[in-house]
Amino acid sequence: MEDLIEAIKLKFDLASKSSLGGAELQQMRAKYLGKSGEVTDLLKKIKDLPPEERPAFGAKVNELRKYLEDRFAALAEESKAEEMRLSLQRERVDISLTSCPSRGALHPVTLVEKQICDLMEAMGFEVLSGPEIETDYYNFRALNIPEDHPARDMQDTFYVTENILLRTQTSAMQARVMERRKPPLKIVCPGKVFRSDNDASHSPVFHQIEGLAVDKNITLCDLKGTLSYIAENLFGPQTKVRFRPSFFPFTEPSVEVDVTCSNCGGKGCSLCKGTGWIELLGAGMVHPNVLENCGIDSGKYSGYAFGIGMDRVAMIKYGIPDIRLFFENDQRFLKQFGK
Ligand code: 2U9
Repeated sequence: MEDLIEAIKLKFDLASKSSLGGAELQQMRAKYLGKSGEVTDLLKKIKDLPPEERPAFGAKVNELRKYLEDRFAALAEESKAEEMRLSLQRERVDISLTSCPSRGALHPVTLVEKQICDLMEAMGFEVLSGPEIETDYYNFRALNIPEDHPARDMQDTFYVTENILLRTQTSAMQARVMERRKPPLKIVCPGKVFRSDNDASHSPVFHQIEGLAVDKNITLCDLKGTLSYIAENLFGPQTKVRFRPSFFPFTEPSVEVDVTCSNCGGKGCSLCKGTGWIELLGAGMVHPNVLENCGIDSGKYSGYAFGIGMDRVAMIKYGIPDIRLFFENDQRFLKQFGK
């Protein structure tokens, strides 16, 4: 009978040498330790032995059962570890592979906006933004734009209703601020504006930045100093500015401001059409009517204001021939800037 115990152990050792999966182990466990397994059969045979041999044989069978249970537990652990190893191998992700997404770039108009805002903030101006959909009052009437001014025509402005429109200038926001706060005021408002226009140098949506300073004793000299500083920072330290008389309903006197051509340094080239100067922006002293409309005493306070088309600045700065390129979202165009 003891040979039988030894034979079962040998058979088990041999069968368990090759690696076994979870299901095979279950089957094998039933074959040896199950209800009608080989160990149970051995136990059933005890009753056939002479009584004096039974305790020793029983002990041997128990020893075998304990051995098998320990081995099955160890084999189950090994099988689990092997399954885990195989699944990790199957699902392996090679994180050493370089799959670097291409880096984005700032839009040229955003670059110009950021540069001007940084400059203005350094000079103590506050950067504010306002609604793109405006009332007729803040966009026109508060700014001294008369009823018969061509800008108010349906041909030039996008109307939402009779009194609501897409703002044509960010000055609307400046009027709102002047109404709410009192001088001293130094603000700058960047943002989208809308006009019914469409060609290589005009887009129905474009980007403006307008500056406004209101205090006692503000003069045209302060305006010239501020604009010279902006021009030098945008186009280089040798850049000069010049004022030409102009007319805007919201400023008096009004000026158009030219800068020396950054391409030829003022000598004359194709960019400046041989003049050495490039028209950059409009400006002036805030019209007394506008100050009064916003509740500011024009006898006590004066102010300057200027408006810059940021798309135009970006076109000059980066040599871009057509404003429509800014809105096409062509990656090949956009990736050239602001890396
Ligand atoms: C207030 C009063 C006056 C802002 C000004 C201009 C002149 C001007 C144009 C430049 C290019 C618009 O984008 S553009 O087409 N702007 O010529 N803007 S003075 O004057 C103001 C602003 C706010 C309360």
